[in-house]
Amino acid sequence: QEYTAIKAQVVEWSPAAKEAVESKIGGRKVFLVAATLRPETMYGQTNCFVGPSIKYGIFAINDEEAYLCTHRAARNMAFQGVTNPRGTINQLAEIEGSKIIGTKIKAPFSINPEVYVLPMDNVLPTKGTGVVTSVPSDSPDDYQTLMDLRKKAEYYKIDPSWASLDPVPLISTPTYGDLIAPTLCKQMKIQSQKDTKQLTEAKDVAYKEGFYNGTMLVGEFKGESVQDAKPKVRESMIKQGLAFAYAEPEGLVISRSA
Ligand code: ZZB
Repeated sequence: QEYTAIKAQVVEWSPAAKEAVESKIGGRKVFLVAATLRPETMYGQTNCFVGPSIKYGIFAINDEEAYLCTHRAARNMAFQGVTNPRGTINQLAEIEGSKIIGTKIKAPFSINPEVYVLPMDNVLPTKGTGVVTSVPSDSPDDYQTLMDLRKKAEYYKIDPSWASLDPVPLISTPTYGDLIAPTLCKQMKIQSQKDTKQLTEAKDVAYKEGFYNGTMLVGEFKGESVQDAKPKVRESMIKQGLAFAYAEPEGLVISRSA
């Protein structure tokens, strides 16, 4: 599986994260690294998700930069030549997802330049980097989780203002209009992020409709089909140093042992 890894620089740590990591990172800039299959949707990032009970590491990339992701992802990156020397890992700190919540980060390419880190129950520690950038306009999981957080901010221990950015119309499809994920969640009567079966179905529809019938409404490739724009947005982000290629070589191993 070939992902695009998005580099979201920390602007301001949550108090708990600050206490846990600041003395350990040697003054490096830290980036949350989110793996996505939809680089063309990065214009509509409204927040970022971590799994509250997942353990993350902060890994030195060089003297200036460090990446926050799961240890498993850091190891994959090391063997893909992201770290120097290749194959080595230098973990500076460890931190639980719950402590990262409330951290303010940059969202590269997004219409919202800065967004907050929020909790999502369904983040898999065994997929991607364990960090998920949220695009509620085009991802049903992201939309439903954002709605859950708004409804029960206290339960999820978040400041309501962290979840206040609305879905941004990014892609138009003939059948579902400009906001496919909210439309699908309403049509399918999805009530919460726990409705995983319907959400998987909605995700399949959103992927197919967006890819085969979508037209870009924003950005450098506005007016072009999603099929054409997708590789161009990816290349542009990589060229600007805001993203890099990240592959998942262990899919087979995981499904065999599961
Ligand atoms: C932004 C985005 C925008 C995504 C969209 C999807 C969509 P898949 O489809 O199941 O193979 N993701 C990445 N890592 C994780 C994780 N560890 N746990 C849970 N979800 C994760 O997985 C790829 C997508 O799942 C990724 O692409 C990421 O969300 C999320 F408009 O990034 B995506 C219709 C989907 N639309």
